[in-house]
Amino acid sequence: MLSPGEAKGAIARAGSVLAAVIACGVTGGEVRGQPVSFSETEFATWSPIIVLGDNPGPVTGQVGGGNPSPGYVMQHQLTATTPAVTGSYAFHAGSAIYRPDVSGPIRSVSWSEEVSYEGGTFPTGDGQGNSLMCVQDGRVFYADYFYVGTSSIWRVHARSGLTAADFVAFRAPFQPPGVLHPDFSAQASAIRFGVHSANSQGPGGGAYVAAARIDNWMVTVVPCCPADINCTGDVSVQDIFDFLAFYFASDPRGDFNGVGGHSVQDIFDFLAAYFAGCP
Ligand SMILES: [Ca+2]
Ligand SMILES: [Ca+2]
Repeated sequence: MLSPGEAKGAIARAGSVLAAVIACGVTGGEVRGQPVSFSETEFATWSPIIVLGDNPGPVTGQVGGGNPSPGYVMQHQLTATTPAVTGSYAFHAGSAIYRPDVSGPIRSVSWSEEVSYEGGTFPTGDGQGNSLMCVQDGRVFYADYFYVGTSSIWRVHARSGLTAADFVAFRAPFQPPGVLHPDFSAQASAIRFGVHSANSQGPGGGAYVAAARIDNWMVTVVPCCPADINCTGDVSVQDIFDFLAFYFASDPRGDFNGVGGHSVQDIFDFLAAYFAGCP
């Protein structure tokens, strides 16, 4: 804790720096944190770690044909069970785990993969559903859902700039997208990235099998630069205002150096980072 004298001194020093910054017209520039990339071309460690849905048919995931091999094959085997719509939804993942407390809050996520349809008895059309997926605190989220189709020709699917708002909590089956999103802040729990595969059938639908392939899967997590304390993607005087607000509100972001709670040193360390800029 700061004594009143220390706090007053800190405010005065921060205010002096702030005045100098404003006088110099420093507004910072376009910055990005250091990206963290996960790629999985061998898929040796992948498996369907979470299977959701109300169709009891099994879901498997295994190393198979790729572009070039090996890739990963996701197979859904649906049973003819019911007059209602049923589906099976799986989260396949390996070791792509991002820790915001270590690598920083997430500004955006990009991903790319190649997909093709391997085969099965699915009649026509959608083939299999696919999306980027992540798990945090046991809750499953997905983003950018699309259909693989039934072509055996490989095609690239890629997105960039995905934010926490683009990921919605998974609720099966056929519920509207949830309003819950993952936590991308610096205090958030670890996030495991992977792939969502899905198949479903309408009322009275018969049993079928559908298998889709993925390969060259890559996820890149772009963290906020530390000096970009409000995670807007650039560094400006507003970051100083926001840092001081966090500091005096005892917000965790005010403990800039992560050491010893909130102390005057956090102000010095933030300003040092601010003037050092971002890559
Ligand atoms: Ca900023
Ligand atoms: Ca501290």
